Amino acid sequence: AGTDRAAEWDAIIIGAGIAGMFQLYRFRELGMRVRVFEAGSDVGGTWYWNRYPGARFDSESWSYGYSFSEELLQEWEWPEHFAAQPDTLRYLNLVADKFDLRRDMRFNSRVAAAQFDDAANLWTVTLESGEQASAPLLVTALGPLSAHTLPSIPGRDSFAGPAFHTARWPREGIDLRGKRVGIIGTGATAIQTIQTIAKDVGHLTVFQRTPNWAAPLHNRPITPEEQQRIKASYHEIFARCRETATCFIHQTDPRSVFDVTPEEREAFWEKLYSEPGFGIWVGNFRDVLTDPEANALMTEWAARKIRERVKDPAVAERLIPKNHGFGTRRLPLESGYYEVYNRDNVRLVDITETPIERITPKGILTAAGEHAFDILIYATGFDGVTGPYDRIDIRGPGGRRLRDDWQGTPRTFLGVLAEGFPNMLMILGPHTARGNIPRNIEEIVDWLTGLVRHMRAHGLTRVEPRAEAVEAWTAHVEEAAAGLLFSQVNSWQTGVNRNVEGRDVRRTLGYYGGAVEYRRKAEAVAAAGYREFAFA
Ligand code: NA7
Repeated sequence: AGTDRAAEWDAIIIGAGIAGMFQLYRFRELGMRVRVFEAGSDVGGTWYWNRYPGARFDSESWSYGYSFSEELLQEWEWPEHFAAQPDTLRYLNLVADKFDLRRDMRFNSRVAAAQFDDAANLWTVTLESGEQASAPLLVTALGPLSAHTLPSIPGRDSFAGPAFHTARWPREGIDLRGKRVGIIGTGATAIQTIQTIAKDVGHLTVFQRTPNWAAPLHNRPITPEEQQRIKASYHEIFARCRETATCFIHQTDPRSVFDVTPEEREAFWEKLYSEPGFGIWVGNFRDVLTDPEANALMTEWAARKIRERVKDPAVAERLIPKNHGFGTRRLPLESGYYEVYNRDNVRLVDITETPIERITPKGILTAAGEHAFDILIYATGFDGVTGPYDRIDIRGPGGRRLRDDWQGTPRTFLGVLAEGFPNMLMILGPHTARGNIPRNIEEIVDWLTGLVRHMRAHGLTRVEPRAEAVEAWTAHVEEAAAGLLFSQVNSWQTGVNRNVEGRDVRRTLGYYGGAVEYRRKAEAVAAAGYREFAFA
């Protein structure tokens, strides 16, 4: 990369995860010269970084992979219905090899800043190393969950033993056998970690601030016969994903909880609880996630399940969320999570009862005394969706900073472009539909590629959404989120992370009108000639 401001590339993509890889592939088809910068030492994004024990899909594997290449679909074989991280990373490596993606990628290259030069119509990207590169188009394929956050607890750096965030699990692994391990957090990541390591460690102490609802994953290997059937039916699988609000295979049940008898609804919930995947979350009665009374019934039923599975009634009560209803946060799926608390070597510490005072060289000091550990694990989550954008100094014309613009709430059009930031194309930025992520990614990449194709065909070099379009989309996004119980609960999805300064206020970070509606609106914009944008 040089420092002169001539366009060295047609586009720069930040991130070599699922989104960046596919955008590179599509841009190449247009004959574009592309440079991808990736902070990690190889491809994979989320699946590169999250190597903690037990990391795996909650999406059906066969609904998760790329759909763009029939050859790839027929070549690859998912070993399990819900693949483990090493298999997913192996899959993404196959994709990188097969399409020779790495030749346009630079690894170990974390982007620190991106600045738009108005006169030259160029984005200049500055790496942490100081190196720079320029292109008229900038694609942010940053991932919604790439800005991991450590807990803001006094003394955090004083612990004498190994301590790490789950998204920074040591590459070479770490031997937990016989060790005294402490883990902070009880989100989806913690649940996968805890249920996996409990049998290996000497002793495990789980520090829980907020319990989460969780339901069984029911993972199992894919048999050879199933493999054949899956390969023969990809067309139908992806078609089904296009019909649902979340792009998962699970479709919301059109019935209300109150349309059926108590016996019928419990039988339905038993069935969902015994089936694999997210059905119990996004394939439930239509009012479970919107009507407080419907939700309360589901919540009561789910609490009973926890009481049945955890032997010590006091521990069971601590594991039952009291301040949010079933499914109003991202539902972790589990495999024997609750039974972990029936083990002698596992202890649950509720830090709302005995708060953590500080981290010490030996371990964790709570109001009830000190817990000594050999290893500390922070399963403390991410500064979701906007966090990765906040961590790059992104400046539009006139030095306008994206971080300042989005301090309150992000403002975008379709979640793909922001006003005041021309030629910055976002994949899974705030305010796009999200669910089964690769499905959302493929659609957005294809839509953005269509926009770029349109620009190239008409000799246009600059695109920015019109202020009215941004205003209307932002209002629509807020409207779509307003009726959901989910919007009234703190989580990364509502933009709350108490470890990040200023992120204690709920924001709407996704488009919750559903993927079908999102697609309809995005396709209509393209079909009508992109009138919501100003071009030059
Ligand atoms: P989550 O779901 O954000 O979970 C983070 C957990 O860490 C959660 O239980 C937090 O409690 C807890 N936490 C965070 N900071 C602290 C401090 N300072 N003290 C105690 N406990 C803390 O992240 P995950 O990585 O589990 O999952 C992220 C997504 O990845 C998930 O939704 C899936 O899509 C995959 P809190 O609830 O804030 O009280």
